[in-house]
Amino acid sequence: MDFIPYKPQRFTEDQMRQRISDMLEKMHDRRSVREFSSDPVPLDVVRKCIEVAGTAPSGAHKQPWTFCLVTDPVIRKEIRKAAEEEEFINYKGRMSDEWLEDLKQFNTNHVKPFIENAPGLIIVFKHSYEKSEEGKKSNYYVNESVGIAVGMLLTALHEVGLVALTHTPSPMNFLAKILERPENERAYLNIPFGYPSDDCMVPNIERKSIDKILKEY
Ligand code: IYR
Repeated sequence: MDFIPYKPQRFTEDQMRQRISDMLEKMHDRRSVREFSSDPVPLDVVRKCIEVAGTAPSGAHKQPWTFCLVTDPVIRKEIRKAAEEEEFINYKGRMSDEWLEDLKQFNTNHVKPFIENAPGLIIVFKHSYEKSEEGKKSNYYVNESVGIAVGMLLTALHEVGLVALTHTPSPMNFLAKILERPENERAYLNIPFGYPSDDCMVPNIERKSIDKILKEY
């Protein structure tokens, strides 16, 4: 591996304060959305958001991810049907009473119209390992790596004024089947994206304050 010089821009402390206040204010506006407008979105922008996700750090720089951008209505219909079948079983017994009670306030259920209504889905796959001519090659810290990439993807979508949902219709094996992913890939998250519908509502949540989430030593 070659090593090259790295000298990223340095800001004054005041610029740093300004930039992070601006970013925090912007990020507080990010919300998970389940009600999408049918307005089309510029897919070139979404592809760039995926490129941003692809800049994430990963274990041994293996970049163990694939982002499937799904807009095809036939495929989405199939995904919705399979997702709703799994979610029906989840809501009707696979999820614990405590879990259902925790979710009650968010009014979710097994019906997932956003899979078909949102302008598109980004279905993220993690690579449990890689295949090569010599056989299986290991990846490391795959969940951490893909989780970081997804965080960056959500930040990028928010940066361009798009909204998204992190949807986990577990078990998610049906996604690899429908999208014909190779055997080393496992579905990680389904991320419908788009603009919110005109009458979109979101729960009135509060975020933990800094003194609740930060412990300094
Ligand atoms: N996957 C289900 C259930 C669900 C679970 C959690 I934890 C949530 O924060 C939201 C929903 C669904 O998508 O409805």
